[in-house]
Amino acid sequence: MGVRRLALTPPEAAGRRWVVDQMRALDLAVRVDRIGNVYAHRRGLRPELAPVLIGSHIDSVATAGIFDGCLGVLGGLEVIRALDEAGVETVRPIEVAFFSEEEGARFGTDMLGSAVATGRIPLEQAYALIDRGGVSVREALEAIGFLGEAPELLDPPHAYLEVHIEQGPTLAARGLELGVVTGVQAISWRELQLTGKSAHAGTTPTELRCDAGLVAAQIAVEVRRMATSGEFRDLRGTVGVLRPHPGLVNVIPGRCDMTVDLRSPDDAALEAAEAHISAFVERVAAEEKVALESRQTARTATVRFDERLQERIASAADQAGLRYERLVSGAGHDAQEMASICPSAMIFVPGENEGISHNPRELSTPEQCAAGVSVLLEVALGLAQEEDA
Ligand code: HGY
Ligand code: MN
Ligand code: MN
Repeated sequence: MGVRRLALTPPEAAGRRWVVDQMRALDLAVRVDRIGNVYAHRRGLRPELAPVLIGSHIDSVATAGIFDGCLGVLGGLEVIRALDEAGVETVRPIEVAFFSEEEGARFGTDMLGSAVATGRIPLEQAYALIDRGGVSVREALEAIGFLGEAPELLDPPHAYLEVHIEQGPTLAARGLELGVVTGVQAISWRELQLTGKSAHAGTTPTELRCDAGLVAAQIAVEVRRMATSGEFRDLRGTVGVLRPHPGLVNVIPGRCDMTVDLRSPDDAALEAAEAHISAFVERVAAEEKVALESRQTARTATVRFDERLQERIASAADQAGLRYERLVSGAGHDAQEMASICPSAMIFVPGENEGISHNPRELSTPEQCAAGVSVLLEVALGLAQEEDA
């Protein structure tokens, strides 16, 4: 069922080692920081200047395609290879990085490595996050040999660039070849643990039930109603995890673990949606006499990318004769964390199959990827030749 390279697992560690081999083959100086972020450094003529950083992630969800994140990391290495082949030396150093646990699919918090690198999440708080098996981030980093020694707080780069698949239908549907990303929508993740009473499915009268599964189902239906009601501007809601326990045909679920993912390009709308669903969850849980534990696991406001960099991307696309438009990212990205410490921007490439992503049918053509990486090269080179701060 597609690629399964969950953060800090042996498959991801194998991917990490392979990418580090490619970095070393390009004669880059590689460092690993204390949250497992990996940076590869290409010298500049003026080594004291802040580098241009190109990055993304190589961890994946459990049913992934092969482009999400990897395009940005391997695209960055392709930029280095092209500069080497052309014998181009840049004024500034250029670095290519991949960040730990961008997906949040194993330890529950997305953009974890880049959020630590930019100071939004303290290292010890990240270390203490645990997966469903009770393994902590720190233990997982040690187990795969990527608990690095480099300081996790990143000195602000001169600029940050990330090329990424759009992961949606917009660019392809409009016959476009590239997206200039204006920013990222706001994201809210919550984990709920509902505790009722396991009991016999046949003998327990309805009025005696405390059915955690029923409450979870009511929440899932309400999340969809909120997204289609128009009450919360451009809201998207997802119940991705819904695990009734014991999960047997003839036992009323005494417990149900679930997640609620809410997103909107409008901060006020997302706050209103969070308040609404919190009140709804408390009400339906109380009606069914089900106990509720609720934990916010991710929360980021809308982020706008640097206008100057967007202009650079647009003019590079113009020069390359590419059809493009500006658009907001529906997905979260490391670039939104980097935007808090340096000018940051993203380049989107279109996806086939209605831009499906987090699915093995994720597909961008070699031409689509090449167009995105060529614009990345153009913009990164321009930035790397800038002497002034
Ligand atoms: O969930 C997201 O938006 C991203 O794929 N981490
Ligand atoms: Mn991604
Ligand atoms: Mn993803």
